[in-house]
Amino acid sequence: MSDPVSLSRDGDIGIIRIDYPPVNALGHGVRTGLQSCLREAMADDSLQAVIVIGEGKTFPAGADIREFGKPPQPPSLPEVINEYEASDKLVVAAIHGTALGGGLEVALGCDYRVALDSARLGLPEVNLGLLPGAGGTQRLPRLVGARQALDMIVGGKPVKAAQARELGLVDDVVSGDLLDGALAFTRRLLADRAPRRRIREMDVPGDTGAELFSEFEQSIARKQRGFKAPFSCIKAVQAAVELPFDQGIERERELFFKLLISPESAAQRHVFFAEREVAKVPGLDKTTPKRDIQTVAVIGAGTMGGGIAMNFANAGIPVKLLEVKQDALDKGLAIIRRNYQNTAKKGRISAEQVEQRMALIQPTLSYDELGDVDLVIEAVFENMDVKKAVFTELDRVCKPGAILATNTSTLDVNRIAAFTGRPQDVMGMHFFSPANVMRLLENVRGDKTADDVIATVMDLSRRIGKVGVLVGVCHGFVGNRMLHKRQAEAVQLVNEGASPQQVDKVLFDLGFPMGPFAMSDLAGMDVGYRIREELRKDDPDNAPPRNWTDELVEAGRLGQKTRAGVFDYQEGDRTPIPSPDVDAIIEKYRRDNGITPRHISDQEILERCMYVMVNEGAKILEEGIAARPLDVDVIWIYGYGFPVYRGGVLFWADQVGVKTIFDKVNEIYQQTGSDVWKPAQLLTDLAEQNKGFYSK
Ligand code: 3H9
Repeated sequence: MSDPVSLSRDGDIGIIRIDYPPVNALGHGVRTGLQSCLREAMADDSLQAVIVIGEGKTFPAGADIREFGKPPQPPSLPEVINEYEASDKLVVAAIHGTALGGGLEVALGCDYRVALDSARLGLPEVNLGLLPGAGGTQRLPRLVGARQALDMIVGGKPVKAAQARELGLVDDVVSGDLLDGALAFTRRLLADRAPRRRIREMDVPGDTGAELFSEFEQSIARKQRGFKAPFSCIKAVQAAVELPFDQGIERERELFFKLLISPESAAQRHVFFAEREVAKVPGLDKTTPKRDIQTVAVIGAGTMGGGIAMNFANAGIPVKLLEVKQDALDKGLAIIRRNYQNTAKKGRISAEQVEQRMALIQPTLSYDELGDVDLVIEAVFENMDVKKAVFTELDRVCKPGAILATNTSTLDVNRIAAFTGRPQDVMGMHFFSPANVMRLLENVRGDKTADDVIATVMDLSRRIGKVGVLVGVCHGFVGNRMLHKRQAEAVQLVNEGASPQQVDKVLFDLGFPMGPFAMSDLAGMDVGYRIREELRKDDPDNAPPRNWTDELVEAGRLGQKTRAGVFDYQEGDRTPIPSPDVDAIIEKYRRDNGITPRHISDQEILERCMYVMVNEGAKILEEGIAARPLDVDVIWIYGYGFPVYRGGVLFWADQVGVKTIFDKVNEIYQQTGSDVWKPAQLLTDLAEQNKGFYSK
């Protein structure tokens, strides 16, 4: 393999090229190469200046994350950057693609920065539970001011080249050939006898008062609840304004290493790789051809269908939206327009984009207009008879090779496929509500789904900005199947004596955005009720027994939409308020069923709600419904707001200890004899071998 870093010459300018695909991460070989090439350039009297540039698609996108947790190999990135900054010839960074994390820190160790107009620059370490640990927290504020540095470091979002130019983060923006632009820029500097510009020698410009930091901390406190890194980032930037450079660097190092060994960062790094890994389906050949998806149709213009259609319009893909009645179609389109207008009001899209996207959504009342589409997604009422009617029509009108997808969240995709004469073209695409916002897409493979259909849908997921996870057919697939077990346990805990608000608080404190009961209020209590009723009709022996939540629905308490569900809600406010009416219904339920309520500890709530999910997750893996633990974890992170800093349900289980969980699951099973608590074979095996879901 060729050297990852090389030095070439263009007249009196040395060019240090980094060539380490896919993203020129600053692994050991790159750091060594950067150091030796710089030394060679400094020793070469024919060279007056040096340009650092990345080959391939990007300037370095950061430190090599795969090296974290392994013994460090010198030279460290800060050492390399210090050498660049201390060098006695002009050094210019030439940036294209994404200069991220350690990559931007290398650029900050250079005297000047030139960027291609399409480049993006940022310090996104916070997303990995880290802070910029190679001088970024000390150099960036000196260049752009503390407030802007806080925005970039704590927010973790890259800025575009034009904005970077405005901020003074880059000195020139070029289009066309980056190297030509960088050479011309460097020659101008040499001709002008431009001075060296060592950022370490600069003062932080602008507002540097202590209240800037306390205010910033307050402003993120709610959103960043449970995360450690954003708060450490603020401390590190504060050090840049309060301490001399070298002491600030020491403070940054200290804070960085604390984060590096934290469970939160380990979890966030796990999620980074897991999110990328889910796209690689085990057993599906990477070279599987994909079907061409140019146009799409969505059946049903309700909340779900409308949200699904927006995803395609957002990605520039024309989408036909079908409803059976004109007024339902009009209503659906009006909601979509309102959603886009709200986004425009927040400044995220322009008024022109609203119109462009609306123009991509073509309303229709007739199945006969779907003959030319490449993919149809059905998002109608969760009822098998309705699904049958839709898929029979689709089979009649769609062209051969069109992919027919269902957005069902619980129904059997194989049964739905059997309504058509082309089950190989049918699969599930289970969007999560709100479908235009939530990033998860559970792609459900039926028994007969063709490989190229799977490959196409997985690829399309990414095209529309979703994280697609492939799962198999079972009731509720992966996410809802685990959720239903947790929900049933939450109800059971209330039956036994807990209050809904106690249960919710325990899960909120674990890091969920809301507890199980606030969540069912948000989703609408009638959704679960309908599913249970359907089960009671279809499979009465296995259907859940009636409980107090059924009584709430029958009393008209459907959740937030009726401002009364498990909790009460005030007009225009989503804060759940405990309800005396609900307490009375629960008490009556306990009385009617001869239950004497007992004190239930928070620990018991945590164990029962979470362990039941871990056990179900293990069963899901055992049955091959999910291929790997990381598929389950990604589903929980992106579909249900499981805290990223805990890495997913099964990653969390490993932190708790699978043996500990198994012992409790088994204990409850022995006590209750309940099937849900029967330990999964996989859980039993892992516990016996003292392993975790992720242990090799
Ligand atoms: C840091 O810099 C710490 C320093 O401050 C201090 C040090 C002392 N390392 O996302 P993609 C892999 S922390 C290793 O699919 P895209 C990725 O796993 C770092 N590998 O492509 C994937 O591998 P595979 C701060 C990395 O075009 C492949 O590259 N930097 C790294 O959609 C392609 O990735 C960041 O947090 C890495 N740093 O997006 C930036 N980055 O093919 C993290 C990527 O085997 N990276 N890989 O699945 C990104 O945000 C995106 O990857 C990027 C490209 C925008 C660059």
